[in-house]
Amino acid sequence: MKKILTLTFILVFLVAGVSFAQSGVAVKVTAEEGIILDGFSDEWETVMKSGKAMAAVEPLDVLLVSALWMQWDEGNLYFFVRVVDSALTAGNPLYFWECDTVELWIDGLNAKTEAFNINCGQFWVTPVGGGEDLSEPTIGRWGRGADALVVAGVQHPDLWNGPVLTGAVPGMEVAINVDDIGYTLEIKIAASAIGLEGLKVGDVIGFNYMTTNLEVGTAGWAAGKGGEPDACAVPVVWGEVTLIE
Ligand SMILES: [Ca+2]
Repeated sequence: MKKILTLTFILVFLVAGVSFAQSGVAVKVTAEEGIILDGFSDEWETVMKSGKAMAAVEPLDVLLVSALWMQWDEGNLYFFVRVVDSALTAGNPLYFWECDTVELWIDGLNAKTEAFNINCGQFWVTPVGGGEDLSEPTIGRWGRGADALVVAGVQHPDLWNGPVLTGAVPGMEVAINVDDIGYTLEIKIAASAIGLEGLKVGDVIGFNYMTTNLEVGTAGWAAGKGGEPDACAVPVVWGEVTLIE
């Protein structure tokens, strides 16, 4: 498995060096048993060989920090994320932006609004910081504006922040695998979690993802205005992902 992951890393680095694209595709799930959330890439090999990675590089466009692939079916979006980070540091997951983190920003209808609407969601994973010895991942969702979390979430300890969910996020499942390079995530987000009844070929979603590596900084795929995290919170600057067969 280690050799496969290393080869994958080299491949995505080459892809990332070609351009810093803000459009991508998600390929319909073809694995017979669906996507098994275990943090391993078995069901992603065909997608990876096609070279359709989205990548985040550090701000000087020098260092690849992560790559992401997407698949989908009628009820869910699936993400496989490779993160390069050999020093995972536990922090307070409620302050996930100060932790090693992967954040997914999804605008289910690609409405490109200035603020979140009912179809938007911000989801995150910290690879460590959970469990009794802080070695387990945590997941969460942060409510912003008029997204679907306004009613369900609890208020963040910082009053200027919106409602936040950690520990169990309806419609979100995550598996992680830590290795010598960093870690890999498999994430499932239900269409219902972003206010959609389902997904179909040709749908376009607004999308961004960001990774924070405490030793390197924060990098995003659709970096937005200057790559500042708060700017990335505005759906209008996100990229677009088209669902294809
Ligand atoms: Ca898997």
